[in-house]
Amino acid sequence: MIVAANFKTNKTRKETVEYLKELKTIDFENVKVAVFPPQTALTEDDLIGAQNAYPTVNGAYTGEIGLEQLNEFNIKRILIGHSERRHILGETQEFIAEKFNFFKENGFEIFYCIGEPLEIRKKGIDAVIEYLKNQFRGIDLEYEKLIVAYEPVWAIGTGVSASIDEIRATHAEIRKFTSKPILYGGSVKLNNIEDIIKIKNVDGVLVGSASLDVNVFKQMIKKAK
Ligand code: G2H
Repeated sequence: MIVAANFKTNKTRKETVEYLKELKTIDFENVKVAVFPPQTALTEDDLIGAQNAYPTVNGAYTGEIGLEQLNEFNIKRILIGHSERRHILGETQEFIAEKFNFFKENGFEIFYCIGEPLEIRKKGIDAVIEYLKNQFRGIDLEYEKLIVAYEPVWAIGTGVSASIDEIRATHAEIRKFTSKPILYGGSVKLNNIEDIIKIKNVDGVLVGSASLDVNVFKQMIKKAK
């Protein structure tokens, strides 16, 4: 089981260091844990991954960081394609695929996010799959260090996760495209994690707001053991 925390634009460097220290007071056993803090809190630690980076070693990309900066902290894990980057930052599928391929070539473990907006979900599962297929364009779905994260846009940060049946049906469809782990994300909380991870083809969760409290996140890991 994989349990990952996405802090988004929350926490300082100091808070992240304290969080990691507290997190490591429990034994993860068979659970693979990952933490994606903001860029200013990147630190050399096996759990840490970057929420984003530009597909370059270095260069003139104001406001971005590249491989050189990630290498400084020995970071080998990255989140690509999160809906907030697709929809708020306007990243296109072409650009996302370019990022994917750059970090794949550099041997990164890639948490690759996909997910449909509400208007597509309302059209039914066939429309959802068609939409998700587009988000697989240019992506090597058998890359050995790929972890897919299915996060329906309408469930992200809303407090309303997809239903068990919706998750089951969508993950079963995604499974037809990849043999790699598939995480569910979108309002995963302490009170629904157990039901979600029991679902077939759910190999873990990507947690946003509920991960911000280290004690809650520790309990979530315990439930995933
Ligand atoms: C989805 C998720 C973490 P939240 O973005 O990636 O956030 O758990 O707050 O819905």
